[in-house]
Amino acid sequence: MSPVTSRTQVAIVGAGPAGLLLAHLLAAEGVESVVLETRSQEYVAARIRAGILEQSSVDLLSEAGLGARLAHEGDRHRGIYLQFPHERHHLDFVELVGRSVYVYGQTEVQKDLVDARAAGGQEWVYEITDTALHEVDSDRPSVTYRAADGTEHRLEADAIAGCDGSFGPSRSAIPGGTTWERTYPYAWFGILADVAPSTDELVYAWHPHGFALHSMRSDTVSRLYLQVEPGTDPDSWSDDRIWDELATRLGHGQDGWELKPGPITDKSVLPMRSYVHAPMSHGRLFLAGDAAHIVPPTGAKGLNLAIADVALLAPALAALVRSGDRRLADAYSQSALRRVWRCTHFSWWMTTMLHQDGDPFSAQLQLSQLRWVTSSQAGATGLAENYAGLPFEV
Ligand code: FAS
Ligand code: PHB
Repeated sequence: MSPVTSRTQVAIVGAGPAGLLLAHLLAAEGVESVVLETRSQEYVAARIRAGILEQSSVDLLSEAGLGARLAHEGDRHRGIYLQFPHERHHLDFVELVGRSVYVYGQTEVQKDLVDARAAGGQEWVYEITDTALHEVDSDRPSVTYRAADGTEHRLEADAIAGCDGSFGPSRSAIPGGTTWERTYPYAWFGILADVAPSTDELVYAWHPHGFALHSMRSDTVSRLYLQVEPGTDPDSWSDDRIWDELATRLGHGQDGWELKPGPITDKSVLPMRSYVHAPMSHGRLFLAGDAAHIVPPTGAKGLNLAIADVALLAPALAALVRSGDRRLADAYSQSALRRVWRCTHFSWWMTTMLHQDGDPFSAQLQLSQLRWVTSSQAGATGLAENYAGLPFEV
């Protein structure tokens, strides 16, 4: 039986933040799109991921009409704390580089995007299978897939956006690409806890036992991470052991500071790797977000990079599909990769500075680096400039 055929201007594979934000920005330019997603809407909405937005991301979301809840519920942070045995130092990004960051979970960004698309009445298809991209280097590319009811579909488009994350099919539809990859010898054990944060701003901690991070989602929900061995089973750690180890690594009892434990509502283990695919486009296929690059979360860059890609891609696709003007589309990959490599380096730098790799020589280098970054204006400014993020190139 021949597939059900339909047509749109931009076919977007993936309904994560990259895909939905791209659809939103295209709609604002009068460009029609269809978003195709393999998971259910509920599954995507419930995924717990990033927590930090750069100023540039907040500005873009606000300018796109997605900033109302963010302005009300987002928590503006001036900087972060760097902690190592017997020392905790605050880096004030506003003083150093005049930019701040915001605590606003990816789940909240995703909810705002879904609400906006539902209100706009644009098309999306969830729970598809057998996604495949066709003729991406022609002017009539298409995506075929099987819908949840079992029917086969072909979606023809003027362009395809591969926003299907680190395990989607789009990346492999680019012939002859180059990939760079680094897998780290550790993972992050992440917990959500129904307890008020024990700190006003994020604490990144170096400790002989391993890295720890105290983040948060709101005044009543804390988000914390521990460095563990790759492949650690989240259920193999008792709640007491988790809190004891977090307290040790974060400096509980140091200068009167205390880590307050509470009921753990979610546990997960996240592998750590860096990955870049180039080019990020071929013909009429354009990659954005995790489909093209993965960063270890130490630099809080994953979600922000996806937003930065889309900030470049939306006007490029609008020009391409409305008037056939390829100038921005042809420049997209090279422009996007400049920020991708800057964020890839910074995420690697933060990760290797803060995590134990079992080498005593590394540990001394890391402590020296931390003492320099927390005592030198130049060192602190370098970290602040990268963590708070540079203005988008658009
Ligand atoms: P996403 O992965 O969010 O979205 C891609 C979508 O494509 C998914 O919904 C997927 O189901 C869909 N898809 C895949 N294959 C498909 C197919 N064949 N057909 C149709 N759809 C398909 N970043 C941080 O900054 N801080 C963090 O703490 C952090 N924690 C993370 C934890 C985990 C477990 C993961 C995986 C990532 C984490 N990240 C973190 C990075 C994360 O926030 C990403 O950078 C962000 O989700 C990127 O958004 P997208 O590019 O839209 O990719
Ligand atoms: C988070 O809140 O989930 C978070 C914050 C900062 C990071 C990584 C994750 O570097």
